[in-house]
Amino acid sequence: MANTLGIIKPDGVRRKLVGRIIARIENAGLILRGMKVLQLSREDAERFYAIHEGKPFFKPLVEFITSGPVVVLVIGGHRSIERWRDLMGATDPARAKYHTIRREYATSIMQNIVHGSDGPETAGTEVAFFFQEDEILPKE
Ligand code: 3AN
Repeated sequence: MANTLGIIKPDGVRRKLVGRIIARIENAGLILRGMKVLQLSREDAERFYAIHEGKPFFKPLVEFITSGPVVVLVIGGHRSIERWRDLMGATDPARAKYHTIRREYATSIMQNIVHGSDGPETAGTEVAFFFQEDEILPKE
């Protein structure tokens, strides 16, 4: 019953997709345990995406993720990490399965609307990056 981190990226917020994305999370039976609207500073973004430092898309990725407000979500429920990634679809929207968020809404591999932690370890560190313990609803 681990929690995972979801981000609705600046393209999702700009295009007013927040409600539709949250509806998918609720309809899937996942549980919203935390939520904030915020804008990342360059320093935050470089720290959050440190694993991608040195890659050709690192700079544009930092530019993009800091380009407007994002919604950060703590998503819980049975197999939340895998199930949130299934709802998102593959990183490259052209390869994402039909009816996934990225397939339906993303415009490129960079501007791909949402983020989700890729495993239990990153879920723990990514949730803690944005949320204090007392900002997350306890598991029942
Ligand atoms: P995911 O978000 O699907 O786990 P990661 O963690 O490999 O994908 O990449 C983080 C973010 O970096 C992606 N969501 C996307 O915005 C961007 N990204 C990844 N690979 C590329 C690429 N080849 N070209 C441009 N942007 C990329």
